[in-house]
Formats: sequence, C-alpha cells, structure tokens
Amino acid sequence: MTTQQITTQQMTTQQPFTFFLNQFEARIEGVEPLVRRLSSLRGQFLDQSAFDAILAQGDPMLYKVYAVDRPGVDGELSSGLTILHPGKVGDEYFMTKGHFHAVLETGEVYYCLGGRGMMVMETPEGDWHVAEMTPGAVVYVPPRWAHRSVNVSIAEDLVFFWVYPANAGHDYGAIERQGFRKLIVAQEGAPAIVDNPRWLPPAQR
Ligand code: M6P
Ligand code: ZN
Repeated sequence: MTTQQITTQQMTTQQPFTFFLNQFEARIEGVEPLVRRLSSLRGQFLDQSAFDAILAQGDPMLYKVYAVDRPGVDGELSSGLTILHPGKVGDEYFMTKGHFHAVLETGEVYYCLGGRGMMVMETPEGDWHVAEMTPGAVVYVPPRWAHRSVNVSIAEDLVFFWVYPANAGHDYGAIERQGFRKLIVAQEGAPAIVDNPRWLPPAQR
C-alpha cells in the first residue's frame, strides 16, 4: 500500500487518516468516482427538444464525484471533489442534479478550485440565492438550502471540494418534480439568472 491509497478500513474506522486530492489531475487518489450523465437530469433543462437531440447522439458525462464517504452518524463529515464539465443544453449550462439534504437542518461548504460557476440555492419557502464560484471562493450553504452547481465556462471544467455532515443524506424529490426557482442560461454569451417557468411557490404545489 502506498501512502496515497485510501483504504476501506480507513474509511470505516474512527482512526485519523489522510487522503490526497490531486488538484492538477482533478481526482482523489484511490477513490472511484461516481459518474452522472445527461440522462439522469431528464426534465431539469428547460429546452426539452435540445435535451432529446443531445441524447439521440449519446449520453454525455456531465460530472464526476470523488466522494470520501463516512459512516452516516452524528459528528462524522463526508467530503469530496466534483468535476463538472462545460457544455449547454439549448442555452442552459451543464449543472448538477441538485438536492436538499434529507436531514434538512444540515449545511455544506464548497471550495472552488478551478473554473467558473454559479451555485444556485433555495429554501423550502422559496427564498433563493446565487453565489459565484471562482477559484478560491468558499461558498457556505446554510442548513435548509437546496443547492445545485452550474458550470458557466465555455471550455473549462468547474472543480470544487465540499464537506458536509455524513448523516445529511440527499433528498432529490422536490428538485426532480419542478427544478430550482432560478435557472442559469447564456444570454449574449454571458450567464444570466432567469425564472424557471415550471417552478411553483409552495402554496400552489
Ligand atoms: C456535491 C456534494 C455531493 C453531491 C454532488 C453532486 O459535490 O453535495 O454530495 O452528490 O455535489 O450533486 P448531486 O448529488 O445533486 O448530483
Ligand atoms: Zn449537499
């Protein structure tokens, strides 16, 4: 075993351990990434025919997640690295699925290492916020805020490290039903925040 390999034992016991985030190759040594493809975001992009046209040619990878998951008990922290590729569906930039935490009262910290992005957030009540992600930006997602990352660069990967309570879980339901309140689209070559016509305020759902 080299010092750069993370072992199953290290990931399940309460012994201290170190893992290596290779910033230049955008990966975590010894961790197999989870891959999300366009098909897993069906219904999330505004332009359904553009979505279908891309899928007819294949199912491109949108992002990869290297997760150092910890046991889902109080006090533990999971962390990892996400690489979100550039691209668009119609005018809308590639993005993550986005989620609330299943344990709503849990937050998350994102540290942007490379690229240019936006973090779209909202609460169950419909408050929203968009934070810029540029190298060095640390975005704090408070408890109760759903979050989705969007790559607004033309050609560069958006790369970020994240940490959240290991028992937080992911709740995709509300986002799969109607998406986020705000979408990020290209307008005259620059990212713009626009209303999502599918989104309904809580009282009308
Ligand atoms: C972040 C973290 C992960 C999450 C990943 C992908 O990197 O919050 O927990 O899995 O984003 O986002 P999603 O699960 O919404 O596809
Ligand atoms: Zn999260």
